[in-house]
Amino acid sequence: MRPDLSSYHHLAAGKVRELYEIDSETLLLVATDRISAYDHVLDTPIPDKGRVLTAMSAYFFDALDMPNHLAGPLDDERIPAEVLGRAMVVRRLDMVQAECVARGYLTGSGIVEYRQSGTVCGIELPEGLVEASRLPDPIFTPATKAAVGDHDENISFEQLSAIVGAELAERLRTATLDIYSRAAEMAADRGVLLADTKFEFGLADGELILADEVLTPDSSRYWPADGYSPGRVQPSFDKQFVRDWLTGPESGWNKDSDAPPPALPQQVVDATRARYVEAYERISGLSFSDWIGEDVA
Ligand code: Q0N
Repeated sequence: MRPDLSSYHHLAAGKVRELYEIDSETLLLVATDRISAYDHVLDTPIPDKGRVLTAMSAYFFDALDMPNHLAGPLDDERIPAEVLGRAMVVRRLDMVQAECVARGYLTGSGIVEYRQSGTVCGIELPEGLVEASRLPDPIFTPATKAAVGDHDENISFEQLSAIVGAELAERLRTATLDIYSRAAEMAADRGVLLADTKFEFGLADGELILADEVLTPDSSRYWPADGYSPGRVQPSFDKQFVRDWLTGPESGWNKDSDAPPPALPQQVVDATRARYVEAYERISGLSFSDWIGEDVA
C-alpha cells in the first residue's frame, strides 16, 4: 500500500517541480506536468511531461559515470501512486549553492554577455561568433541561484571559488564539463544537439554527488541537429509549438506585457506532449510506453 503524497511534509516548490521530505535523510523529488514559457508557468499542463522528464533524468543517471542522489528504485514503495513515474526517492545532500552550467553553443545569457564584452562568465571567446555558434570547446559558466521568479546570475570562476572554495570549484568545473561532453556525444549520435545544460551538485561526507534533474529539456537546451544553422535563434526541440502559438496572432497575448499567458489549445498540448515523448525516445533509444506509472494513480 503506497502512502498518500499528503503524508509527506512539503519542503520546496519550484516552477515545475516539488520537493517533499520522506525522512531526515531522504527526499521525494516530484516533476509535475506544468510547463513554463517566457518566464510564466502556464495554466495548461502537458500530460506526461513529468514522467517524460523523470524518465530522461533516470536514463542519464544510469548512463553517466558519476555518483548521483537516487536513493531507491523508480517504483520504490515510498512513492505515492499519484506521482509514480514522475518522482524519485533521493538522498538528502548538502547542496552546493551554485548552478553549474556547461555550454557547447553560444545562446541565451551567453550571447548577451559575449556581445557586451567578448566573454561569457569572464571567459574570453574568439571574435566573430554569432547566435547559436558552436564554441571551440565547451565552457563552464556557473551561476548563482536567484529567488523564485528571478533569473540566475552568471558569475566568473573566481566568484564561484569565493563562494564554494577553490578546490570544490575545480571539482565542479571538471565534473560539469565531463558530464556535458558525454551527454552531448550521446545526443549527437541520435541527431540532437545539446546546446547547454545546468547541473546541481550536493555533498555527502565530502563526496560530490549529482543531484536534481539531469539533462532534461527543462534543464538543457536541445536542438534538432537537422536544420541547425548558426546566426539565428534555433527552434527548441520541446517547446517550439508553445512559443510559436503564444507569440502568434491566435493567442492574443503579448509576451512583453505583464498579462498572464492564455490557456493552450488542445492541438498545441498534443503536439508538445508528442515532442517530449519524441525527445526521450530519440535520445534514449527507449520506448516511453515501457516507462513506469502508465495507468496508475
Ligand atoms: C534540493 N533543490 C533545488 C524541486 C527542486 N538531494 C537533495 N538534497 C537536498 N536538497 C535538494 C536535493 C535535490 N535535488 C534541490 N532544492 C533542494 C530545486 N528544487 C526546487 C523545488 O522543487
